[in-house]
Amino acid sequence: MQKLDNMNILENSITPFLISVEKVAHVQPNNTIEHALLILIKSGYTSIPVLDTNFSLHGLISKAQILDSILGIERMEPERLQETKVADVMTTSIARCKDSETFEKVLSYSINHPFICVEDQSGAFLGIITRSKLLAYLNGYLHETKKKGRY
Ligand code: 4BW
Repeated sequence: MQKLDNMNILENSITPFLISVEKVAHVQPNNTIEHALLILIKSGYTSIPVLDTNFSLHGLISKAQILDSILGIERMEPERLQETKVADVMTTSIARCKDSETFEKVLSYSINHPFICVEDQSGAFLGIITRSKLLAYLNGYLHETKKKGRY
């Protein structure tokens, strides 16, 4: 984690906050939504990235989207779980940024998004930055600043 006495906090690099790709639960566009639901339930997360075999980011998929997609007119239609692909259900509206982005930018994204996907300059997915990591850092920073009597 970065030094708390850096006053120019908003200009800080985001890389120390990155949860790297190998630790990020994800699925592939051609997986069934049944597989995605299993991953979501097992991991405990509400929404996770959709990556292809080259680790390019295609979208996000959530439990709510999957449940909505199997909702029939009068009943749930679980048979659709095996028939439907992740690509048909995922959202392509993604909070994403490059790894060169600043703390200020990802903090503002995190107001509306629980996590932000981070890519390198060539577009390869590097991982995610979660709202909780940003808030934990900000909380520590504000407490340190208070202790030093800076506000
Ligand atoms: O399994 C969990 N472990 C821990 N330590 N905390 C969890 C776990 N599941 C949920 N939480 C907590 C975190 O504080 O609940 C918050 C909301 O989870 P979410 O959104 O609705 O599943 C978590 O807040 P967060 O750490 O700021 O994470 C924000 C969102 O980022 C999560 C999830 O959609 C995504 N995410 C976080 N870590 C991930 C991940 N997605 C895939 N892989 C990961 N490793």
